[in-house]
Amino acid sequence: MSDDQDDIILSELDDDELVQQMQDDLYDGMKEEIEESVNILLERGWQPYDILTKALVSGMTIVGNDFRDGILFVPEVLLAAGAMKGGMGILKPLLTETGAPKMGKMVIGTVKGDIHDIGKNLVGMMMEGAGFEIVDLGINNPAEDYIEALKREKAEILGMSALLTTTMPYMKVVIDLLKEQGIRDDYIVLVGGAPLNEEFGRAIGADAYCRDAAVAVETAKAQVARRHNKVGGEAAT
Ligand code: B1M
Repeated sequence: MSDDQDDIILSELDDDELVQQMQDDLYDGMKEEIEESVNILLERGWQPYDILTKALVSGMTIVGNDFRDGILFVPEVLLAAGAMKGGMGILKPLLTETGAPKMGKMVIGTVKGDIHDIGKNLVGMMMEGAGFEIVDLGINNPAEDYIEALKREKAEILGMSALLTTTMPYMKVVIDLLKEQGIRDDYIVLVGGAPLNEEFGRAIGADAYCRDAAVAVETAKAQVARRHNKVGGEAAT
């Protein structure tokens, strides 16, 4: 860290400079600076979702690219992830502050073999903000844990996250076990994570692939509404 950077007074930067600085601080894993900057943007009237997407998620994309290219390594990326989580911790209560009626319950977790949880946490937060109840199973979940939680919590939606090409096929293992137990159609199954796409979602038998957290919210709302209409329609006939 250079003296120049030590001298930066975050509150004196304009919005564009601060967002740029946040991307640099995220890259350098500077958790305290990220937290301070998030608070500054909030004081300036920024919407929590904009801070999340324009400063934090975009910063993490830069980290991801340099990780891929061998410029950053696991310890540095862990620090960046810690800084990201610091910022998300401040935003979480604001994103989840809602008087909206409960929309449904979702069990969400990262699949077996995979420990990436930032995207999954973000989806959980945004879903909560939209009025869904979230049961977060964390990372590295075997199929049995998802199914046990769905039954125990009487949830309507299953959300699975995978960030690795080697772990994404495990989503099919979970869906196949739901089928085996004859309960696949009892749940809306949504999947997401950077290496997935719509075609993959269809191929493994999910109800939908969600590109990001905002899409996850919209998709969950639409699927729940469709399901309730269907059940209502069936009851009426
Ligand atoms: Co890892 N890692 N990582 N990593 N890591 C990636 C995924 C990688 C693409 C990096 C790269 O090479 N460019 C690469 C995967 C390559 C591949 O599979 N093709 C990779 C690798 C290789 C690895 C290791 C194998 C490295 C190693 O050990 N040699 C290792 C694996 C460990 C394991 O899981 N078994 C590993 C470890 C780690 C860290 C621990 C250092 C750390 C994770 C920390 C944590 O999560 N607590 C880490 C990180 C941070 C990343 C990158 C840099 C960032 C991921 C992230 O948080 N993105 C990532 C690079 C990248 O993705 N560009 C990378 C920000 C987040 C907001 O986005 O998670 O995509 P994302 O979530 C989005 C959407 O995808 C979607 O909504 C979210 C919000 O909009 N979404 C869902 C996600 N889940 C959803 C679920 C839903 C709906 C939508 O359910 C309904």
